[in-house]
Amino acid sequence: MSRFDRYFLMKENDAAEYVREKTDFFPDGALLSVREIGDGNLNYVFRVKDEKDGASIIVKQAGEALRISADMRVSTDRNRIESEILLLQDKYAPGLVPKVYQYDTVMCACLMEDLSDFTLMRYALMEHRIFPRFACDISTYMVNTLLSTTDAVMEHKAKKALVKSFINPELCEITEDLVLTEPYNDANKRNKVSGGNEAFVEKELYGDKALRLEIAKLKFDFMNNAQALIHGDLHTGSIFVKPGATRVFDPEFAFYGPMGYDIGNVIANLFFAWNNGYAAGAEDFCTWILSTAEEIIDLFKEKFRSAFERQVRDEMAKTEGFSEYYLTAVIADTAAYLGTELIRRTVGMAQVKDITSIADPAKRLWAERVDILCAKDLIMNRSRFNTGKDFTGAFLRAVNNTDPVV
Ligand code: SR1
Ligand code: MG
Repeated sequence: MSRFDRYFLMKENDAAEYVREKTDFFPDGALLSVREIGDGNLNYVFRVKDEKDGASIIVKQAGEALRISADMRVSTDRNRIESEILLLQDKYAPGLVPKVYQYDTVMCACLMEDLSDFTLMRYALMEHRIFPRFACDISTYMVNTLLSTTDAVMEHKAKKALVKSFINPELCEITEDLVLTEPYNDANKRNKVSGGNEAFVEKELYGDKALRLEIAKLKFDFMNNAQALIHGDLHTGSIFVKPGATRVFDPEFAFYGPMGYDIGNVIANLFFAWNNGYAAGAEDFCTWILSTAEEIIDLFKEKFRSAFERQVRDEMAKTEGFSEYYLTAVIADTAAYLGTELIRRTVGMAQVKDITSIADPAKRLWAERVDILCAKDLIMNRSRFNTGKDFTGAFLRAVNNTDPVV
């Protein structure tokens, strides 16, 4: 009988004991230090380190209540989902996700590789650092993890078994509410609209019926298009970087959904980094952000086409013209979900530090308006977006058409 045979929320000392009991990662008698380093909205992350030789491991545990709001309770099964998808993605995209050593469905905790030599991408971007490999790595990650899990490539019964195993209703509900409902009606009265942008948000979001109809369609597509096993929350706080290397982590929102949701999230979060860099006058950084966004779209398409040709197994999917039809729809979804991410991080409950840390109120209000206008263009005209330049063109149009806030 062990005290870890029944779920409880661990504290730092428990995490050290947990690692000792569950693994032989550290030698007997090692002097372990533990720090809780969780930075996200949901979970607890402990770094357990051998003070003698510096070896370290991460224990990540799902709490029953969310860190961002004690009133919100979400299934702790998310830890299993995250562990299993990381193990799977390590096969599809080796070297681009952290190693999971083991996971435990009682304590809802997993043990994984410590990436302390990496930096969380959002913070690195807020220092206006540049990562020239990023476009190549993230496009490979997305093509490999997304295309490989579709009906075009997988045996269909095996794919359906994955759909079943990664059914993730409670985390999906968070997205359905926070991303695809509340930014357009403040239904649960938890939006956070910046003072000075109330009238703008009222007109551009709450009062725009045509936009609302498109969001309704996108919400139902998100819920019903079991296209690929998506990460589900692929923002720059779910990515670690260091010069020459990228690791995507934290896929607890994973489920079978539209792959454009992942791609759109990545590009939206690059635009937030641009907002931050622009407010600080970091010109070279802003140029790099836009060229990286373009490259990601163009590389995704190029790698998708060649992987599709090599991997496609479904007889009908081999039909001439089908892969282009499929890819065109993915890119339209990308534009639309890029738009929904831009909007929800600007007015919704869960915002991003890239924007909230812009100290000058006029610059922050302007950045938010740019993002909302760009988002609406992307959503309303989604089928017109094709190349990387189309995407950055929409962003620059919004930049040029938005008056300074005085
Ligand atoms: C209640 S959780 C809020 C947000 O944090 C996660 O990272 C997801 O983006 C979610 O929407
Ligand atoms: Mg997260």
